[in-house]
Amino acid sequence: MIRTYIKDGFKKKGKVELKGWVHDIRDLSKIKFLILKDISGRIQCIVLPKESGEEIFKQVSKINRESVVRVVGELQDSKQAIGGKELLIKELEVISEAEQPLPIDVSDHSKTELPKRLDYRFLDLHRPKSQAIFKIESTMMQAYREFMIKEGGIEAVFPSIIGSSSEGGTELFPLKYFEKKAFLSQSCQLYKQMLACSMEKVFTIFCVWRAEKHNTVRHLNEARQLDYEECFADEFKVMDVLARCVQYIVKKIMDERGEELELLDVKLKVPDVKYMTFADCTKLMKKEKVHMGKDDLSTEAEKRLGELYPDTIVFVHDWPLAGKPFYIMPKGDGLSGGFDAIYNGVEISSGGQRVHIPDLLIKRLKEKGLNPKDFKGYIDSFRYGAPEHAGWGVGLERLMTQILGIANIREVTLFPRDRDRLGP
Ligand code: AMO
Repeated sequence: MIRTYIKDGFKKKGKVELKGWVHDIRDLSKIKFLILKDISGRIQCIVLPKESGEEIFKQVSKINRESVVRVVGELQDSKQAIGGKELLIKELEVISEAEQPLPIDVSDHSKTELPKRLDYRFLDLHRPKSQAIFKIESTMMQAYREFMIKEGGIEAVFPSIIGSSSEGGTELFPLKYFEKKAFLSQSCQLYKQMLACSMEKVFTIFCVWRAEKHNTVRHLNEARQLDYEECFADEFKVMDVLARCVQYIVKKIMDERGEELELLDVKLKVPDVKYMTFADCTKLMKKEKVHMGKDDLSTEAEKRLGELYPDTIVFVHDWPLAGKPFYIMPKGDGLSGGFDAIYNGVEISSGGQRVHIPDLLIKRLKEKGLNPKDFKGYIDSFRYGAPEHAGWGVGLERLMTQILGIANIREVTLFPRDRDRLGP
């Protein structure tokens, strides 16, 4: 027999084979229920001594929760069962027994705290709520690719081992690379710029490593970014691309992940877009009596922007040059072509127009205390015909938390890496 997914079973009649995990067993002496789950859903299976056979009737009570089983049976209509169908079991095979006791509570309303759940993430992923998060994440990545391909973007892959910093001197994880000094990539910044100067519109989903020592609910030491870079573009052009991209992602999640959103109790809305300068944001925060930050937005200011403009991507642009990395284009008056995007109270992205003029780049590197010699290949790439260009990077996990309204970034990270966690 060919295995049927539970979801498809509801549309079928007659005999089917299902494979999955035992969610629950209910023993009512004359009738027994086995609730079976797979990635597509759940179904109630019934076991009766006569119809299923005495042996199966005895065997079913001994099966531990979360064990993997194969069942063959007849689908029949049932008024009580969820989905209006149940399976009368005729064959039962335990494929893999789950040891008892389970180290974490995998019920729908699990009481196990997040750190313990993460210690047993493989088992935590038996929970439909955890599965819902990562199904949505998968749709998010698919939507991002779809959007970018429609925009005319070219997907690229970049090195994860770098010889010099790409986001400033700090926060690097050093590693031994034969006789040379090397680091884990902080971003694909320099590579995506070099590529955009010939391939015009490029995008990638890239893993970044940041040796930030603080352990917060918004930071990971290993995170993923949705990166974009476009040539013949300034920051306003790419802010528009970013706004449409996030709107596209949210719309696709709403269209395709309704069940998962309902399970997580999330009511989504395609976000609006708002633009404001850093100076106007400073004035607004003064009025709101919220601490702002001189060259950067404080956490409180981001939070207040989320409260003032819910379900809105707020672009704060004309950012002070002092608060942006060496690769961001100066605009005069201490301002830059850099921006941040705040969504529901958290920075999800930063980006801007880049410096594509070698002499200016050397000056900016020196001003930031970096040695231009370490960036020779990057600087040289702008010497032989390099147009103006701009781009951005969105934190994949941050976008997830902000779409789903989840406070801790670890909840949306399969196997998080933070100051204390290096496994599983
Ligand atoms: P930045 O460092 O601001 O910019 O990162 C871009 C976005 O990535 C997310 N992010 C993080 N998420 C979780 N944990 C972290 N430690 C972490 N660090 C960053 C945030 C942030 O907005 N190269 C530039 C982007 C560009 O200009 O194109 C960059 O990396 O959501």
